[in-house]
Amino acid sequence: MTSSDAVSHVSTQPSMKIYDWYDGPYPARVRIALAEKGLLSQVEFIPVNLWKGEHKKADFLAINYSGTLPVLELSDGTLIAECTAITQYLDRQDQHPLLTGVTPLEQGVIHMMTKRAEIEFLDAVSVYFHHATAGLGPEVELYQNPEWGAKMGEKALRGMHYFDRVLRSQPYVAGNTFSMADIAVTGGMIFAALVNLAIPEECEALKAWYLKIQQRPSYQQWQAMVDAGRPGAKA
Ligand code: GTS
Repeated sequence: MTSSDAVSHVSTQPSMKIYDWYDGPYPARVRIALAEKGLLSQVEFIPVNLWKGEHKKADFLAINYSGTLPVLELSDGTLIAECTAITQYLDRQDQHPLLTGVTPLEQGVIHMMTKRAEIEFLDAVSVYFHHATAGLGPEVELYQNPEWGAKMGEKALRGMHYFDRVLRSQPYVAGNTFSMADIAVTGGMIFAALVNLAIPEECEALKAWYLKIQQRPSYQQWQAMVDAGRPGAKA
């Protein structure tokens, strides 16, 4: 992530608010889900500056006890944190569950693969970032364990190999259809690129899948929002 005070407002009449940071990998998951579902125009994005540690201050901890982004706020004030929970809410709310599955089998497999994407890849990259690199800087990173961070970097690479194997025999992470699980792995790829954890050369299927994902309009809309949010970018 890069530091910026820029705000990315997307719509004229938003009915939901999302607290996030414009180029954060976890926020990317919800922004991509919104784009897939054509809901971006219904959201006002409220920037919470990670680099200034705003997510660890009392005001934000009252919004999300975990002190993480993103958080969805509904018009009645209900707050939903956690990317999977937000995606599930959005997917069920518009009666068009594209991302979380329809049948019990689809829902189970998508949930499993999303969780696996988090545990084996995305969350591991995040720990690598916070512990094995300067992370968000000394003001925010009050405890760092570089050895643990390095271990998690190795875990993330193993995770890439795992998803490469999965994608050798099926087009998407949870089977034949694009889902929330693909978005979770995409979050991992975005984070890995930010912290220079390169995709291993031999992970051909993972690389081919990611090229395909990057061509989706949802990814391109996310990328455009990131570019617009960068310091110096025109609003
Ligand atoms: N399990 C949470 C979810 O799925 O929403 C994790 C959220 C998370 O870690 N978000 C990051 C965060 O708040 C945002 S970003 O790093 O992707 O931009 N990190 C700040 C911190 O201090 O951990």
